[in-house]
Amino acid sequence: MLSKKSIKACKIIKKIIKQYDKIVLIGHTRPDGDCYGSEFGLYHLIKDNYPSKEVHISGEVCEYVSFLGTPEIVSDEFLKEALVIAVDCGNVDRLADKRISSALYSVKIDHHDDSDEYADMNWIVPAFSSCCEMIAWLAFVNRLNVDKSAGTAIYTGITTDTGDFKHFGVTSDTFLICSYLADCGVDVEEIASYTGARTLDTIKYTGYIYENCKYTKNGVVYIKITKDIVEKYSLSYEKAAAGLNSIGYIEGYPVWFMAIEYPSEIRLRLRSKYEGINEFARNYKGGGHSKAAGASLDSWDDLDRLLSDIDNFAKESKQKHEFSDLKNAVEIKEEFKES
Ligand SMILES: [Mn+2]
Repeated sequence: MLSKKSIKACKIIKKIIKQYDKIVLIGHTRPDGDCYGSEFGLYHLIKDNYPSKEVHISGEVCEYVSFLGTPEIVSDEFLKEALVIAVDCGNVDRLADKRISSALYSVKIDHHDDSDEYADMNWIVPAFSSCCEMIAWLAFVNRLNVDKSAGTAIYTGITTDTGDFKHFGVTSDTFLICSYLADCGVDVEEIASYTGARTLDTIKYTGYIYENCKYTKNGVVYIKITKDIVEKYSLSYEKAAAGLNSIGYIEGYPVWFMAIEYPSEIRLRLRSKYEGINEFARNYKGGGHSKAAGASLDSWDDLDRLLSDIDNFAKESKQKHEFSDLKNAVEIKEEFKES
């Protein structure tokens, strides 16, 4: 069940929300389903439970979950008189709107591992599957009414951030709160039809990834996506990045990553099956969750250095994993002896 600390945080956040008539919700740059779900989930929760409040979402557009809504541009005047709630964003640098410090008061709700306390009140719990799960508990603990719009946004965030309940961080609490959302009229099938929709171009792009991904000696599989590939398959950057999932969990390859060429840098999306990879990501101007992190390179010239580093990481990670398997086997044997 939810910790006492989290229950207390939920109650405090509700009190804070009640105190402000103007509220601005901010997520991170290059928003994903969880970021959007948290923003729009919170938006509908506040509008439904406190209709007199004026709420705006400031940030970038996320195409594949745009069925949830579109952020706006918020004026300086409004922001200065508002409460800002930042969601799903670990550091100020990553905030889609950096004006958080000019707000009257700020709250942060987040589940990233290397999360800074940049707001006046911070509710940060890395153990949560998604920021949307936190928003759902915020509603549940405070007995807020969850209408279909709020439930849809929140459920979308939980399913996209957990890869349909398959990733680290999914607990019995996650299923419990989703059962609650289902009772609020969430149409699971409709949401899946949006989040699972693929274009012919993305299918062809997946084919390109399978044909062109490379494998290192010690268990890393990776794909390099240059600007011309993004253009060739008419992809948005977020769709290009989603292609990483197709090279996940290949037997014998516990580490996988994608390097995508953005206009000003090469962005890396790193995944690891056994060992946390966020420490590693920090060496390349990155961070994130334990087993799903991001980083960046200044140019393709740095790729070779990264490859040799990450191959070493995979080697060590495999050895540690095999060692713990071996240790378990020995312990099980000992147990048999004793009984
Ligand atoms: Mn998230």
